[in-house]
Amino acid sequence: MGYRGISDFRSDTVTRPTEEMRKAMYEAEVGDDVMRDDPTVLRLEELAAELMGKEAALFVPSGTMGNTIALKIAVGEGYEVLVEEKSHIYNFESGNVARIVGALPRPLPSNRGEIPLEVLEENFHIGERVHVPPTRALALEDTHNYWGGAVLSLDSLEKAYRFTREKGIHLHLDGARIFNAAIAQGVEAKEIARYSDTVMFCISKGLSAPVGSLLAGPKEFIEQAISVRKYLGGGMRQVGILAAAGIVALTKMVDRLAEDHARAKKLAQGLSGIKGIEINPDEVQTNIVIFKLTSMEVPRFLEGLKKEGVLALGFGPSRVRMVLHKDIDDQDVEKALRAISRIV
Ligand code: TLP
Repeated sequence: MGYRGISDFRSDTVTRPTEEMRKAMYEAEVGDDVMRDDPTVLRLEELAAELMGKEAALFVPSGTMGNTIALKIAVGEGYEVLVEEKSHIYNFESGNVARIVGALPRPLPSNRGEIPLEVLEENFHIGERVHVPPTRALALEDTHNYWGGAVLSLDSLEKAYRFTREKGIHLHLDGARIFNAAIAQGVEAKEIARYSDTVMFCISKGLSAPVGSLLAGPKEFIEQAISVRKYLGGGMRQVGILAAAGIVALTKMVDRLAEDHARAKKLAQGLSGIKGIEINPDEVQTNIVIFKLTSMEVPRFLEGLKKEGVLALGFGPSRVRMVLHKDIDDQDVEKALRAISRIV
């Protein structure tokens, strides 16, 4: 039950490393990764590339850095990238596209993360460079954080990918939680990643490693990414210590994500029966549960919850997010539902 008595639903990033990870970290064989001779990092990168069905992969400190590097190379200064309007890249990465890539992110509406083809067509620009930055890439997010862990259908991904082939532009997938999407759809992650040129995924979320993400793509792209990572300050040295936990994450922690999805559903069903809360449990597909408070303010709700030993995250003026993960069990879910009923 929880960690030290606290049921922490704020994010799956809060997961503590497993015993097996700590042991692997202790025993990790290391080198200097900036000189590219840390054997454990190289092993993790090879595994990541294989799981994504890509030629190569690069270990980066965070998902944000992985996305930033990808767009720095694929888009670049003075160009445009099409993004979903509620995407993490557009909303929660401190303005990275503007500040670091030097590009214009064009936010587009979607159906829970899936951008209709006609919207993509309408917003694609080429030529007339004096006034309009030409479109160089499309970025999608799967699962979609803001849309409550929504899974993009393979059909919509394929359509978007085909669109980018026709236009000759790059498709980057923010697959921070791609393994949740894969488990929910009963496919391998590479069946999703195949509809992208580059894909970023995190090992520090539901997979429970302490730190890190991977950027996977064509070999030449990843070679450029090594240099961009370095100038962003992301060159790490004996980082095999962290990569060792990542290898455990990718080999041992993927299948158990199904448990988090089942608990998320249970939580959502419980919440839907509480007056003052608006949620459609049918929309909960993975490990993220987002609901609307209709009778009280978010800060007061979170404060009340905290007093009961339950942590959640405000996600906008009336929305609250609760994320299921390895360190949350059935008792935590029951405890949270009891606490929420009392508070609301
Ligand atoms: N998301 C975090 C917060 O930033 C909101 C969370 O708790 O969910 N893409 C997606 C879809 C993400 O959800 C996140 C992290 C990232 C990228 C960035 O990863 P990090 O935090 O490693 O930079």
